[in-house]
Amino acid sequence: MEYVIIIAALVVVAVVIGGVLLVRPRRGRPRPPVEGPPERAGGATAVDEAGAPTVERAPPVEVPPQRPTVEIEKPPPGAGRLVRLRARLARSQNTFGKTLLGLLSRDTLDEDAWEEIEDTLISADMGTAVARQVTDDLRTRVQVLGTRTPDEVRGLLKEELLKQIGPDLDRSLRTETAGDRPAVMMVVGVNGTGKTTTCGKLGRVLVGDGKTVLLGAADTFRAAAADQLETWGSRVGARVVRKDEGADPASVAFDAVKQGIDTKVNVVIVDTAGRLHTKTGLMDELGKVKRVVEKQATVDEVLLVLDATTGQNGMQQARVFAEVVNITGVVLTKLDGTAKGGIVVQVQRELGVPVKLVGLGEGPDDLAPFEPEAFVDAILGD
Ligand SMILES: Nc1nc2c(ncn2[C@@H]2O[C@H](COP(=O)(O)OP(=O)(O)OP(=O)(O)O)[C@@H](O)[C@H]2O)c(=O)[nH]1
Ligand SMILES: [Mg+2]
Repeated sequence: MEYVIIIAALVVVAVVIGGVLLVRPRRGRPRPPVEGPPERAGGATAVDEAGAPTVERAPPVEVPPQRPTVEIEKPPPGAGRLVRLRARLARSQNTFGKTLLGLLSRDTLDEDAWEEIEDTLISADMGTAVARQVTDDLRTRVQVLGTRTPDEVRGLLKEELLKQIGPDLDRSLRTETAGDRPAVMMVVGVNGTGKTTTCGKLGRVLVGDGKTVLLGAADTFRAAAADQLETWGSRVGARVVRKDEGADPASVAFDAVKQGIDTKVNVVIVDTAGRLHTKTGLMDELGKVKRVVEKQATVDEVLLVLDATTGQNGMQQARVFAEVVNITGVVLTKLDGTAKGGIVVQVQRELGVPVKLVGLGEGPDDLAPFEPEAFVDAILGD
């Protein structure tokens, strides 16, 4: 009997020890390091018999604040950019300037030569009326001058072109904050003219000038448009306010300006979707975006982005946009790809609004404040 009791006791001890050994390693085993968000940690959620989650879950994991994946850049300031980009401008406008200088330097300027001069001005998109006026002015002055040295011809032409471009127009961007409110800019135009690119480049110009910038992605037609803006913004540390695709663009613009006020940035730039000037509904929508923004801040600049390569079509667009939203400045893009720099003159005449910025390439810093003299110098060469 004693023998049986001893065996039973040994079995009990063995079972207890076995149980302890089985349980301890589980408790004591270090958990594998948890990676990823807490919801995913520990794999499938443990449940109790009743199917309810057990309390034993992976502890919440501190997610480190997101570090910017790109270096914040410090772009060059706006001033003097056109001079720096002059070579690009000279390349595209070269034929225009060279042809005019060549014609005006001829020993005898007959009727054909003057006609050619006028045609050259027209082919640069200066507009027929302006081209005629410039030709007539030049003709009078050349007669007075008699013989012409190359320097005199260049000087004459420079003066005439500058006069048409309007060297005294106020081309400054209104970027001053009003009290605690940021300056607000809207960027508008037909499809593909370079609006989003201009918002990004302009943000860089302003950051380069020491301002803080917020970008509003009010092009809600395509999510890609907001992504595009985010890429631009992240490079210079500018926050982007966006909403889902299909959201009301006016509400995005409103929120962008609100956040701009709350976070005390200097300038809010609102990108808008490209729209054909002939689509009344879309043009009305643009008017609404502006009105909604104006509920909390003045819209200081409405920049119309025109593709310099589109010629007369551009003028048509400009007129309609100017009717719907009060344009305060023109951005002429893609001037690097056309010899039709005369559009500067035409668009200013037509709208009574100055060209404030020019796009001279696809690079991030290929946007320059427009400077008439540097522009004419680039056209005529040194
Ligand atoms: N060469 C050159 N290309 C430019 C310039 N500005 C913009 N682009 C190019 O034009 C194309 C269209 O630019 P976006 O900024 O997307 O045009 P968008 O007006 O926003 O287009 P939508 O939003 O679709 O209406 C891009 O490939 C730009 O790189 C410029 O000054 N020169
Ligand atoms: Mg766009």
